[in-house]
Amino acid sequence: VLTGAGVSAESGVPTFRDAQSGLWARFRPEDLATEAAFRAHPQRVWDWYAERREKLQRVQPNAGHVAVAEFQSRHPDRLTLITQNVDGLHQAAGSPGVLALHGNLYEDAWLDPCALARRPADACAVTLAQPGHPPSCAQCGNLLRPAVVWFGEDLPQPALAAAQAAAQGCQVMLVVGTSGEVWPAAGLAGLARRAGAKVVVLNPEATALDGEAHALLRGPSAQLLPRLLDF
Ligand code: BJW
Repeated sequence: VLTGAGVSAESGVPTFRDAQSGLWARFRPEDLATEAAFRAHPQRVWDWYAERREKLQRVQPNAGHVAVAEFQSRHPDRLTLITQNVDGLHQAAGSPGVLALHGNLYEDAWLDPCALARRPADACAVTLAQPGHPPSCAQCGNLLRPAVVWFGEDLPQPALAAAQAAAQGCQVMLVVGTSGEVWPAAGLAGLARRAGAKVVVLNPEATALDGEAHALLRGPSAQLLPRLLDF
């Protein structure tokens, strides 16, 4: 199962590309979801993520997340869950071993290696946030950033490699709630199809991956997934 933002839509989490309610309807991705944007305006980007973190405190997994987790619990090791989502709702629903391709909104990472220690950032230590700046290292000034994958950044290699192996080894891939616009995640559907899997797209709207699908199920995932995975 490969999921995107749409699987969390019925939990009240905005998607990215919905023309009205999507995050990119109000903000330009290049102003917020790139390293260059963070370096240019660290506080603006930090605040945007802080606001999203705060809103996510109030959301719960929906019937779609739960259906996947319950299937995994009934059939251990039969379903690999790959998500582009950073909201942690699959994990909150109880899905084990989620392959999170775009990181985790709740975690932070250091922007740079520690300038003083010339080592990976493990020598850095947080100081209190100063007004106008995200939290930074008291010694070298290194900034904390959200541990998500921005445009132009590599995906976490172990998760991507495991996702590609699962795509190449599966019999069926469900592609749920993603526009299929963002690579390399979008390429997993074609990888599965070329390796012989049946590909089923679940989405209320057309997607860039519909051409890879053997079947298209039009509808919201919180309704479709419980019916599809009820065995
Ligand atoms: C419902 C529903 C309901 C609504 N039920 N469904 C090859 C070709 C072209 C470009 C590239 C390429 N390879 C790499 C690139 C560049 C780039 C990219 O893909 N660009 C394209 C946009 C053109 N990719 C990258 O930069 C990636 N890195 C990379 O490739 O590194 C190597 C490299 C480096 C340098 C140069 C080149 C290569 C990194 C991508 C990182 C994506 N990051 C984000 C932000 C995460 C942090 C944050 O949250 O702020 O990840 S962008 C955003 O898009 C987020 C999502 O995970 C991702 C995918 O979006 P998703 O989930 O599909 O959401 P939507 O909104 O698009 O769609 C929602 C869907 O739900 C819709 O279809 C609705 O209809 C549906 N829906 N309600 C079910 N109830």
